[in-house]
Amino acid sequence: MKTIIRGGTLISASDECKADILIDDEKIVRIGINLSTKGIDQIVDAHEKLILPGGIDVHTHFDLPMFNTVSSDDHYTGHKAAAFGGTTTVLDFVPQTGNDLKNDISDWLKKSEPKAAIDYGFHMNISIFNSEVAEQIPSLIDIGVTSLKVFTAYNSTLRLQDADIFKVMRIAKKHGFLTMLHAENGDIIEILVQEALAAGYTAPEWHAHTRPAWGAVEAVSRGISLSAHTDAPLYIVHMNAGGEVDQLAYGRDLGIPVMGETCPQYLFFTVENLKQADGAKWICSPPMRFDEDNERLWQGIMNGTIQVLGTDHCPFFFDGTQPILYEGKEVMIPGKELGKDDFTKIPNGLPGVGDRLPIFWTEGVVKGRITPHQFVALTSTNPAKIFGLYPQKGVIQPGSDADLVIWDPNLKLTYGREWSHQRTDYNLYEGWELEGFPVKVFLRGNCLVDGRKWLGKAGNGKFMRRKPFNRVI
Ligand code: DUC
Ligand code: ZN
Ligand code: ZN
Repeated sequence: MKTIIRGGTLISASDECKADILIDDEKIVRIGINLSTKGIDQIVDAHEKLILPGGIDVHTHFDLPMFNTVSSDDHYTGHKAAAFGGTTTVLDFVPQTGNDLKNDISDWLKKSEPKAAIDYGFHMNISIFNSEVAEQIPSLIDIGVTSLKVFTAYNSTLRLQDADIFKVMRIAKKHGFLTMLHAENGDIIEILVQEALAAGYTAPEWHAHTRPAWGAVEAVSRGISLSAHTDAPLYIVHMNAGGEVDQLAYGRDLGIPVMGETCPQYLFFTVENLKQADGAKWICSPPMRFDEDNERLWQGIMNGTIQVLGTDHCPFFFDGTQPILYEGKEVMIPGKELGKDDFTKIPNGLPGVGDRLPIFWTEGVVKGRITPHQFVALTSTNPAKIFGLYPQKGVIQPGSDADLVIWDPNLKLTYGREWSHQRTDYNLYEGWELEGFPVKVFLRGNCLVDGRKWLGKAGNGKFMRRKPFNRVI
């Protein structure tokens, strides 16, 4: 099947040009002016539109068991929501259940494979570390799982001690993994949570008060020092505090191989949202901070200290006792109501995989904070480079997968659940006025989204065996 996308303006991380794109099967084969239509099966008009490389969200949690429930998007519904928002590749985290990492990955693959509607890959959580695990880690490179996530918080479940993080990073450096860090101070959180509960503070805002920003800043600094000690690359996930940006800038200035990601929720919301009657909707870890933190994260994005915009998509229903309609069927999954009397029982996480690109375009590009090129770099090209997918993904050039988003920069709409397709009963951006939206989305040359029509299919997404970590950007 040969397709020409005609007359759009191609946007890359550094450039733009008006051109046609010839797609043969799954790949881009040529880019040029007035390409011949001889032997072409399909012509797609893209005049007055922009063409962006498919978005890559490197931080999702689909079908993740948590607090006696499960995140409400699975590997089909989450992929569909991603595609409607212009994202064509996602990287999901595999929880570690014991010493057999390959078994955990194979179980996660069994869940994802039949459901996947876009391309996807995995990161491996390392939350139990011992000699057996240490011995097994290197073999993950061969199956294309080339990044490891470690935690300095969640003391009794996910946390590794610094010594073990240090050992993981040494292995990572030797074998070509990228280590990803969830940076909060687990010890301080434990104490503050106990004190808050003992004092009868059970409302959602206490989730934020008990996970202080200085703990996150200190943990980022600790991670950077471990990176310096091991010379192993480190990627800080979900950066949320202004002080973290300072630490990252300091480390990068010294030439320590560190990079960072933030997520839209940390750019727009604060602890004030958690104080609202529906504050549980904003509960995620790390928590929202203050206006000043939002602003300093924007600064980090604008000046290049932060390389990636992810989402940490991990949605739950706000009221999981009421069904919603999804593809014509009623769906009801226990959610945030589980913690109505105790903030520590509210499942941590929020929706965002479909919201990321449209919200960031309006708030970033339309409002003049970033250029369209920075937008592409942060949402597609940098993620592809950092996570071993480049140049198959993250760029529009001959030889690359034809993962393309036709973006209408003039489309104005009032955003919300109706547009986002995430399988939950709320959207954090309900009622936001947007300018610019995806109108057609292609995955390897196949149109998944055409206007408001879904053409994708469960099982059509491919598992991406990613390359070892290459270089710090
Ligand atoms: N934070 C969340 O809020 N949810 C899932 C995992 C995480 O780190
Ligand atoms: Zn995390
Ligand atoms: Zn996460």
